Amino acid sequence: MSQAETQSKLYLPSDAVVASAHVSGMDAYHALCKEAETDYEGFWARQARELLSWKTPFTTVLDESNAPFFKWFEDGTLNASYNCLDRNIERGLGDKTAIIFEADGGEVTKVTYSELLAKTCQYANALKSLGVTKGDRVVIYISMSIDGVAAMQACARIGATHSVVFGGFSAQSLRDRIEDTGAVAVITADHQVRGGKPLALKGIVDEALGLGGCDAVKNVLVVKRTGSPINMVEGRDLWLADLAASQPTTCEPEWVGAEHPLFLLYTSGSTGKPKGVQHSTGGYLLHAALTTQWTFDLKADDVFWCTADIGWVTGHTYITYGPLALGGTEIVFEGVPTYPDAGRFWKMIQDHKVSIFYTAPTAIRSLIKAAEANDAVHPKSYDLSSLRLLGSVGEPINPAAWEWYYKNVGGSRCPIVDTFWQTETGGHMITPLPGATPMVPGSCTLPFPGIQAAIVDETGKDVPNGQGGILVVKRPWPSMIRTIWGDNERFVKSYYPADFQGKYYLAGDGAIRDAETGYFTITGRIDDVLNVSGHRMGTMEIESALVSCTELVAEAAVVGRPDETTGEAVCAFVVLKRPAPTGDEAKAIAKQLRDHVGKEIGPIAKPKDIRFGDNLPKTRSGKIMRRLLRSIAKGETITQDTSTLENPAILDQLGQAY
Ligand code: 6R9
Repeated sequence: MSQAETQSKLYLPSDAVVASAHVSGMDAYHALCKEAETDYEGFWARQARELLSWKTPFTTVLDESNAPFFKWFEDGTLNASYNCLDRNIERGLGDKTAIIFEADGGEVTKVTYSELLAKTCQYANALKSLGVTKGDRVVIYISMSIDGVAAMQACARIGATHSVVFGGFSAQSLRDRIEDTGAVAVITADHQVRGGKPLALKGIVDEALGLGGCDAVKNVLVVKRTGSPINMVEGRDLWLADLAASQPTTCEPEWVGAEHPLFLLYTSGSTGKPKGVQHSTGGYLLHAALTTQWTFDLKADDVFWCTADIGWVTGHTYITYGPLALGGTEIVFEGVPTYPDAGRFWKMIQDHKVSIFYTAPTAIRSLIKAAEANDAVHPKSYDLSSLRLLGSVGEPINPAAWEWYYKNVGGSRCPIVDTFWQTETGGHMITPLPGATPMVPGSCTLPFPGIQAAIVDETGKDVPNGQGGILVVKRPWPSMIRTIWGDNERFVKSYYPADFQGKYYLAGDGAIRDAETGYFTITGRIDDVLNVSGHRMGTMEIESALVSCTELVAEAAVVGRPDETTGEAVCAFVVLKRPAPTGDEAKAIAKQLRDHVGKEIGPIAKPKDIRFGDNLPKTRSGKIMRRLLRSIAKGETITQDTSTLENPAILDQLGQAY
């Protein structure tokens, strides 16, 4: 289907949806965009005053004097946890359910706003009792739980900067992050439970700390999840519940400046080690709340469910901060979508009467497969009538998956918000607003009001609609990345490159706008970053992990290839320190290498395909021909000119994937 044909298929929100939405109709959307265009600072200041509670009101809005190190609302003070908890209670929501937690095995625990505040305060006091104070970093390595959310909120309460590390990362990755942040404490659990299986968390923390370089860590606080035996180091490790039990359930919030770093979150770039994306308190929280209100249209009686893990930015913004800042009720789910069967999501929507559901295309695609093979796990076998709005995030959603989601999950009545954004942007950047924007499957449609997204060429010149180019944001916005922790230079180089005279934020994605509607479609990363099941990974990180298997590997190159379920798949081309293996031997070595990558980075980075060659295809000047590798990975017949290849014979070897 051509883009024009796709775009002719507009899905309109129903009159009822439009009538009740926070942003009601396209005129309202355009009016907000206009307001932002006419008075940019005034627009954001109004939102910041209306949505957040400030201890000291700000008098300055945007400070561009040290661009690209922008500052927002700098002289205002506030506390993120006060905004998410106390003020809801002050507004009479103390007995309202804040979190409905469903464990892997199906047990349900609920906490009200008052209970969540009490827990948060006890955790905050526990941290304080260990000497953790404002500006300290705390690494949180925990699975989805009320404790995880409370631990993040507790850090925010005392002005400590949290850095959550996804529970699927290896000891090595965890160590790297602990070292880079200089964390003074780690909060973890004994185990996590996924798909019926307990997996170590504390054991991995022990291993990470044992690898060295984490000398700043004084304490490890452990949440009891399974109660199975773990090692506790005398004087360093403490059970969080024991320490918290004797603490008061109130804790005066630490009022911090709007620019105070709320959190660091590591993400992959095209070069080097993962970067610690630093977010602010005021600007970040504003966009978390505003997008939850406008994009998700969150209302008092909604049950909101974002299926992301708190180890990713989506879990930060749309579990820990956005919905709580608005006093919403949300689901926190520990398990996986396919356990005990692939109907789990649909059953949970039915059981908890979920009204807003936000998930990733990769989950949808795998559930489509399962549903088509088995009626019992098809959405039609569940009562999903509570749903009123659906969302998608993490990667482009292909039109076929969009249509299936719309029809089978949303009953053809729920708008789908296909939200484009990044760890660095803090919240939604390009997305439909459910009661306004006509939807087109596969397009994230139009910029959020106040976001100056544009498509330019290599020199920074605007490209006309209908022509692809580089996605940039022309003006700073409140929830943008402030810097890369400890590396201002890398921040400037990565996001404000000289190519655009340092003026535009470079997203790292390619995009195209439809000639008629001006709608954006994201065409994928333009750097060496892969997106596998919505998880970002640098090809260089995986290459380094492979070559760190020094007894076996001489050289490695990693590229992505399209995959029906995971969006993209990791393909590794490996030269061993011995002749290229074939058959069973190749299979065995491939397994060994996968396990090695799993240990170095985490299971999510394990290559799906491994191809062995006695060499890699290189130009005569010695450059690896990555474009050729991508073609081989896709299984395409090679049409590229290979005459400049140093060693054309290896193309045959690389034809076989293990
Ligand atoms: C929130 C999140 C960011 C990268 C981004 C882009 C891709 C995210 C998308 C999308 C197309 C969407 N991406 N949402 N592509 N349509 N709706 O995912 O953050 O993990 O930092 O990934 O994901 O390539 O640059 P993060």
